[in-house]
Amino acid sequence: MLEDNWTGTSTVPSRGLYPHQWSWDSAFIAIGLRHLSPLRAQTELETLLAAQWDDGRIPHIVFNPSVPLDAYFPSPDFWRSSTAGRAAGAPRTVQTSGIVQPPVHALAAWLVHCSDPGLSRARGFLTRMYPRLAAWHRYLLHRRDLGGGSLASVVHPWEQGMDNSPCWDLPLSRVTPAPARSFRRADLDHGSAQDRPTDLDYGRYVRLATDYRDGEYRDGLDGRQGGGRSEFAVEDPSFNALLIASEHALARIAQELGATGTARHARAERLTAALIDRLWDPAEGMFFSRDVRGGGLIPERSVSGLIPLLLPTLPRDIVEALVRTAASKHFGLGGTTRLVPSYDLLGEAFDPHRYWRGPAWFNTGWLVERGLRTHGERGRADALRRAVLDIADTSGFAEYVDPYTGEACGATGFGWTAALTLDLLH
Ligand code: 9WN
Repeated sequence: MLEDNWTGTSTVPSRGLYPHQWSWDSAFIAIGLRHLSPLRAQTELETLLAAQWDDGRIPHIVFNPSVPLDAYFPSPDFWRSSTAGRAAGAPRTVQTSGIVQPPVHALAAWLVHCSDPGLSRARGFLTRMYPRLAAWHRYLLHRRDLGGGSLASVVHPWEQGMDNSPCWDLPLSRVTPAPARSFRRADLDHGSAQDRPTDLDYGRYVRLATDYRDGEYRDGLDGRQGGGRSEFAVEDPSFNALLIASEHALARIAQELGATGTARHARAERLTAALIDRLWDPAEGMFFSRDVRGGGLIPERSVSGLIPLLLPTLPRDIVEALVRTAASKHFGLGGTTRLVPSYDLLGEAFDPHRYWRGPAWFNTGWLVERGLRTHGERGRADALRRAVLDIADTSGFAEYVDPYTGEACGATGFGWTAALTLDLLH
């Protein structure tokens, strides 16, 4: 599958539905590819980072110029990166989107390096990646600290990666949707309408992206710098936990390159404290997203709120509470579900087939498995690993599955499903 999805310089998530390069997909794909070809894994990340903007952002899509414009929406003529993104330093030679995705990249670069340190050193892989990854983290921690509490905010549901999660229903309800006739969804040519976000969701996605583009992708705080005040701004646990895990990885990269890495580890610790301070709810035993514009935590249980389990220095009481919540009736780990659902089984909006409103995804399964193993929960981690391997196989390496039955939903032959399966086999 990874061979089939390889374009020569990167890997598409899916030939039909997603025919370009996606940011966090590429990071997960590189983590799997390193077992097949460390060189290809390095190339995957190098191609993505070559499209980085001067302000440090890594765009969520790098467009393949040989793919027809109508194959995916929104296409390059919507984002207009080389004109609307000029002030923010978008590249001139390649077309990209203007929003971002979760920062899994430094973690991926470190794991790719570890798979073949000799090749990595000979090619100067980390030497070339380090300044780009450092600029990426700087962008998120400075330009995107919209809540003023040291965490990064996302300004579009596509940035967090779990597009139609019920967590966004409240903040999105304040956004006036773009009229349905003003755009054409290409996703419905490939996926079932029942499994995908609704037209109303899409209207709001388009409105937010249009406004960001028309403000030239500025991230000014409260619009003081002219434009850039997104109606949607959310601090999300998974996005920030991945940033912290990547900051620890960046510290290891710095050490490999001869520095101490101490300052970066210390920064990761401060961010972990901020994550707990701003997003942890001790009464519910999980992390929640914070609605920066509306104020307050969003009371929806998402798998995103379990992913901080990944962090090695999370206090023991929080680890224990997260494990209990994962095994509770809300997520059914080791009980009613085969794989961790993306959303609360008991939540009003739960739907076992609709995208991020209930189905289980393999990247989140991989992250929870890694978190359980990090904290010595070996039995649960082994069981989850076996379930991921089994269901990836029986579902045809599906994009996502019904969390109870493992039935395939969305695309099959999906990039990160194949890559992360490979990683769990090693
Ligand atoms: C929008 C590529 C991406 C994933 C996201 C997933 C989906 C895109 C879409 O596909 O989002 O970015 O068109 O639905 O939600 O996590 O990176 O696989």
